[in-house]
Amino acid sequence: MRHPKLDRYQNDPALRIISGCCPHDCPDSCSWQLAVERESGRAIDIWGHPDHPVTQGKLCGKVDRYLDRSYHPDRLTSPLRRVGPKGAGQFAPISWDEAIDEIATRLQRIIDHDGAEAIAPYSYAGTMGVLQGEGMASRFFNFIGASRLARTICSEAGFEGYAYTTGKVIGMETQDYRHAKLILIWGSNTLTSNLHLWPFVQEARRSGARVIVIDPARTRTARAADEWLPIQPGTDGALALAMMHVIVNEALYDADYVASHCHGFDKLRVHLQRYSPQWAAPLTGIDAARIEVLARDYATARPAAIRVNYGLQRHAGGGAAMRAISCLPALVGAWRQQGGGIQLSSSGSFPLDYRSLRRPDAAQRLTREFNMNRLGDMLSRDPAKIARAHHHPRPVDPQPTPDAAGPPVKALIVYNCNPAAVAPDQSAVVAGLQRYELFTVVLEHFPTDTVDYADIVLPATTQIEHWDILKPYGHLYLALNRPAIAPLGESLPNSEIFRRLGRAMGGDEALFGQSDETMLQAFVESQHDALFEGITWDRLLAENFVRLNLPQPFLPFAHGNYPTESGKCEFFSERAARDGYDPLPTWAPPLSLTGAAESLRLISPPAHNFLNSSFVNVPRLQQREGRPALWMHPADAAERQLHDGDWLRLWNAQGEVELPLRITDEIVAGTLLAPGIWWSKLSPDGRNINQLTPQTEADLGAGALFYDVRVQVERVAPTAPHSTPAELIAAD
Ligand SMILES: Nc1nc2c(c(=O)[nH]1)N[C@H]1C(S)=C(S)[C@@H](COP(=O)(O)OP(=O)(O)OC[C@H]3O[C@@H](n4cnc5c(=O)[nH]c(N)nc54)[C@H](O)[C@@H]3O)O[C@H]1N2
Ligand SMILES: Nc1nc2c(c(=O)[nH]1)N[C@H]1C(S)=C(S)[C@@H](COP(=O)(O)OP(=O)(O)OC[C@H]3O[C@@H](n4cnc5c(=O)[nH]c(N)nc54)[C@H](O)[C@@H]3O)O[C@H]1N2
Ligand code: SF4
Ligand SMILES: [Mo]
Repeated sequence: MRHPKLDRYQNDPALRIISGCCPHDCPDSCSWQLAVERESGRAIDIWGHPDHPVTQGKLCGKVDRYLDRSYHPDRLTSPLRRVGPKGAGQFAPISWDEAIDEIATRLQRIIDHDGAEAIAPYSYAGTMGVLQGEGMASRFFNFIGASRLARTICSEAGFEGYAYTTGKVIGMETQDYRHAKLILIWGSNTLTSNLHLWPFVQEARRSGARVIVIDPARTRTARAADEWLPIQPGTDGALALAMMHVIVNEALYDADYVASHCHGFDKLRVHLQRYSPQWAAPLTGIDAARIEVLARDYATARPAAIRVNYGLQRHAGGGAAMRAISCLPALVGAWRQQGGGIQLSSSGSFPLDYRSLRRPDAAQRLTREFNMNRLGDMLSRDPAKIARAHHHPRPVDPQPTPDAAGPPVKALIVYNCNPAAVAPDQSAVVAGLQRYELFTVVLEHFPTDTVDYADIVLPATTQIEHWDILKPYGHLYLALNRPAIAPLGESLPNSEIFRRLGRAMGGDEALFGQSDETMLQAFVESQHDALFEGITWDRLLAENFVRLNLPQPFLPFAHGNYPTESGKCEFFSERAARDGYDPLPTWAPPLSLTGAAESLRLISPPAHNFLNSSFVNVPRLQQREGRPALWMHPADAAERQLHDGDWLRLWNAQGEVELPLRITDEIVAGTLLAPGIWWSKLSPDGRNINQLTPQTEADLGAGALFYDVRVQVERVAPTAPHSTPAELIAAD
């Protein structure tokens, strides 16, 4: 395909065109192209890869500004050592040799005194690359025998719930939404967080499809859809169960599909009787009659597609909700047709073998594993809290007693993550990061909230400066990223930083001697699943992105073939029962269902112009976003005699934060919405919304409860003259 930018640049002898892909935590995993000046080595433009079937030549508004991010004047360009108090962000430059020596010496001392489990990694998906993500980092932590980290902050509850039904998190192919006649966008803000699905949704609409958005907020996606179905947060499980109740009782289910490919229908039918639309109506805030119509429409539209995402599983009953929703397409036989089914994520379609990269064989034994959602507890010195921070995702998993919880964490190594801003229960996190005897190393691009607490800061490269391979979670194309420019300043790829640390800690050449390209090539060559047959390093170099060897159209469950124990879609799951759960899809209420009479529910989904806490410091995107704010329904504001622009103090057992009020009927009454995730230090009172979120785990997978919160509100005179983010940056 042609692209105006490619047309403009490709015949210019002063430029090189380099292909790569976006590293961010986003289902779209776009491939991109860059124009780089041969002489200066500077990248001058970036655009979506015109040939990628999902990217289709377009990047989102954030990554359109990726060069502003990579060339940002605040990029960290040399290693730093803390010179002020923790949290003050005062540092002095040091050399790489000094930094690596100091870290290796401190870690060795901790290993000698407290054991290697006193060292813990903390990371998430700042980059989703297989190498710069957990590739070399895991190898390093395996080698030294550090504690392990369960990366639960985003999607665990939903993944577990979906997998009890279908076996693996496998779903419809993104491009196939174009064939649907009804699309339910459920707990997802497509135009913000999954933009490249939208053209296929629009194509479906041009052929007559209806699009319904089920969300507590009238998001830009809800505005663009045919209908917004407002729902109270954390109650989607009730809606799904009531829909199934109608579909079964009115005999609208696909009897053939159910008989051939589903397990436990008779038990489900009996079980569903308690979940009538009349039962669900007061929980969800949706009329019983509307639920009935939705159920009938969903059961009779052919093909019917659901795009379900993570918004609805950040609740105490989020796993159960996903378990219930994922039963719907099988019940109505939607999987039979191209354009029918559901997509939560395409992750389960990639049976990648990471052993050659991460080298689990380098570990002497399996060390303790922490749940990343409990970072506050994990960094505590209280043995009961340390015990609580151990990962125990299912009711049947043992939790250690305090005396068996192991040593307090003495060193924390943070990369690809900004926990001081994004982790729940911020006060507990900050209290941990402030412990004077905790040795904290942060690998970063920017002086984030977390960097302020580091003892040593290590400057990392951005995606246009290093090699990687990306596994997407919203489509089926594996992608290669190559460096387009030289590393800025003294920055180094995560892989090289952990390589140097590994050598300094006594690792040999076999573990810490290979180059990035060699490691990636070996990784590609170590894949033995038939889905990767013919996907070679040379092919990735030549084509940049390659589809898995799956048939097209890809109809994963048209003829059953569920990767479950029974080989069928499991309405009844013996595995769930063994894990300590109800074997049938059931209702699990959110914590926020109950609370003090005057309190309100609070959700904090992504701001359109940021990606989690990334891009918050890119001026143009910050200008578009404005400032941190709180949405409240007019009825809730009237009851409290509040006015637009009032400053509010929000508080609960976890903490407090001040935000300016925006009164809008684009959020359901009884619920507040604060777009996230602002850096605390760019927020008016130096705190962000994670002051209010709990460390409590979801029902499944020990997932996070970011949207399952209750808060009290009151009007305050601003404690300090409230600065705008731009003024805060200028003062920095
Ligand atoms: N622009 C942008 N894109 C992003 C991100 C970003 O920060 N910014 N983040 C990326 C990441 S890490 C992720 S995990 C994904 C997240 O993207 P999504 O999976 O789409 O999830 P969220 O954005 O968390 O929430 C989506 C919608 O769910 C709604 N919601 C909240 N609670 C409930 C509920 O109980 N029921 C229902 N039905 N809806 C609810 C919210 O109002 C929101 O509109 O997006 C990725 N893409
Ligand atoms: N209140 C609230 N909190 C939330 C959420 C919410 O919706 N509401 N969403 C949650 C979700 S879904 C997620 S996924 C988490 C995300 O939380 P995080 O994974 O922390 O995501 P980011 O905030 O984008 O921070 C990633 C950091 O990694 C850095 N980084 C990027 N690439 C590299 C690299 O190559 N090397 C190094 N060393 N650093 C790099 C970036 O500069 C950035 O500061 O937040 C969670 N927190
Ligand atoms: S953040 Fe998402 S939509 Fe934007 S370029 Fe990256 S993958 Fe594409
Ligand atoms: Mo996420």
